Amino acid sequence: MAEFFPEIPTIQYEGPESKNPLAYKHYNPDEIIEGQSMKDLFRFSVCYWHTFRGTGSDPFGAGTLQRPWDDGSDSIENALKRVDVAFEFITKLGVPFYCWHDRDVAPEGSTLKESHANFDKIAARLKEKQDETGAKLLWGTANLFSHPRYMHGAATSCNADVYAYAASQVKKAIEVTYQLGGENYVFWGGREGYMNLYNTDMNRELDHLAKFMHMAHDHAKSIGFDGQFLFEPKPKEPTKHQYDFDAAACLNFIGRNGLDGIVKLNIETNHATLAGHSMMHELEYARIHDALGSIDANTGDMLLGWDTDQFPTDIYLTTQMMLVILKQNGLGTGGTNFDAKVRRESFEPIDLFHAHIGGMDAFARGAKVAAAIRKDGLLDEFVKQRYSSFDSGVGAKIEDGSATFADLEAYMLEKGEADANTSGRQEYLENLVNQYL
Ligand code: 3MF
Ligand code: MG
Ligand code: MG
Repeated sequence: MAEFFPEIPTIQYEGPESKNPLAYKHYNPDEIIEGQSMKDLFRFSVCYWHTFRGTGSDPFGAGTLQRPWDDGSDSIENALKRVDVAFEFITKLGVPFYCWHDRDVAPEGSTLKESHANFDKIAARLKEKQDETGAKLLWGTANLFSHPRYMHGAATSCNADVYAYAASQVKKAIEVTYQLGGENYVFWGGREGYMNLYNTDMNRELDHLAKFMHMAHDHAKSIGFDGQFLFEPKPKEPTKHQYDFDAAACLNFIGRNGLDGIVKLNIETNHATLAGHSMMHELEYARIHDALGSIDANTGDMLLGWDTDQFPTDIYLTTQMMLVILKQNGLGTGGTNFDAKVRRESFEPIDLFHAHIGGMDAFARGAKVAAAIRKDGLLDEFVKQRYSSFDSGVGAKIEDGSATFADLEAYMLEKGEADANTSGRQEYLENLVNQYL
């Protein structure tokens, strides 16, 4: 089999002292963190769209990325070759999973029927390569945002035919995800929202979206697919306002439309920050609602106001993320998908390896730091102490639901004034975290 990355060896763990740029310094797949191997804790995934379909083009300039294997056509032959390239890349990185949009892997045809046929041809090759290499599908999804037909939305389009087309595309993508053993299915609603409210019936659009999700779930059940459905929150871009604005908006929609237990969340760092949150906030908010299903691991640029989809290299970020993820012992059927792209100027194929190696090592370091913090327990002990007034007396009555306003007023009239507050010690806690980095 032709090699597409002949100059790249299989990337191995060489330890923190290694100076080899094509080696892991911290990601040691067999190293145990809180009882599970790094491989099982992270369940790293390569995304097809940025990694094998990215061209480096941006709104102001043409593509720059050197991809010698890609003839730039939409032919099936080119798509089949990309599959071989993808699995060589995934195998050399030693990453267990990958993710795709339907239209990343197979070209859209002139009719829906032709698109389905193209998808089937490529899916057969993906299955072959999965069986040959052992790499698995973390999740599939449908691209309901690129084609002009989706300009007014897909499941929230004002055009019923477009809604029906989107349903057909998601039906097929769920079927192929199931066929390939995918463990989850993602819905990112890049066009599900509005550009302005003068032309929008928000109530009907949200109602249509809820019906779409129930139809999707019903179909998944009917074919035997029990993969986890995941909403991927994002506040904006390309749509001015995206209905899946953030974790809270998603969970509100899920709860109000009978989707509890059916849909969890795929949280992306750059989407969290675009929504005005930290990633730690979105992860914790999802976790406390038992809705943290998977993550799109990337980072934005705090000085830029759009989704830059950069690879995560900030150890503070990965430590904060792992402090939350370790609280729920990992991501279950989900994983750590690098929804991230090399910069337009990092145009050589080898840059794809540097980017993923850096992201994987950053998560490994963050997990080791977070595990050390959790092991010493000083952070947890501080928080426990801070809320200790709710462990007994009036606080316990508030938490067990037996207190009433009248009780609380009688208690405070008797007592006269609240007990003094204790310091929040933010600076001490930030210093504490720094001791572990
Ligand atoms: C957009 C995204 C999307 C989603 C993808 C899967 C193109 O900002 O993050 O990537 O991750 O559609 O849901
Ligand atoms: Mg994403
Ligand atoms: Mg994104």
